[in-house]
Amino acid sequence: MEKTLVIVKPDGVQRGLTGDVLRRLEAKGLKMVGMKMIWIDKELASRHYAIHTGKAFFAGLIDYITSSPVVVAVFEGRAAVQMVRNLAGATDPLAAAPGTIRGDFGLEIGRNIIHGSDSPENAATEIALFFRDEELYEWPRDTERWISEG
Ligand code: D4T
Repeated sequence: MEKTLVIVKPDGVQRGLTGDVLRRLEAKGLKMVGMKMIWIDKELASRHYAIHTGKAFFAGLIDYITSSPVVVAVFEGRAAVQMVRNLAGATDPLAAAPGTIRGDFGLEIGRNIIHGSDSPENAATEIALFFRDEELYEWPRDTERWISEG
């Protein structure tokens, strides 16, 4: 089953939106298989955002993501990567549709509340960056047959 990494970013935690964000992903039917609060340090931030090294917004992005605690979670389900990205909305809240997390809660691209992995391959790398194997649970969900056809 596909997994994806979710980060409720510092603005999401500071604004008390952690529950709203996780609730939307849970209500969709995605299964949470790991979750914790951490304070990302510069080294972890630079590894997570390595692809953006050298870009004009990189320094600001690292300052922002390390500025306050975040909540990281792993969600599992059918096409979990794309499902989370659909719920998160476009990177820039200006372009994010109403009804999405960024469309409903954000104004600025540099304060866009949630991170979701952008491919299953990157999800695997990111999950390994933030979670040890024993922090992820394979748990049977009693409502599974009402959510998944398989
Ligand atoms: P993340 O990775 O945070 O979920 O966002 P996206 O996958 O939607 O978008 P991204 O990788 O292109 O950007 C990563 C992160 O950088 C911020 N950002 C991005 C920014 O502050 N200014 C910019 O011009 C861009 C492109 C927002 C998200």
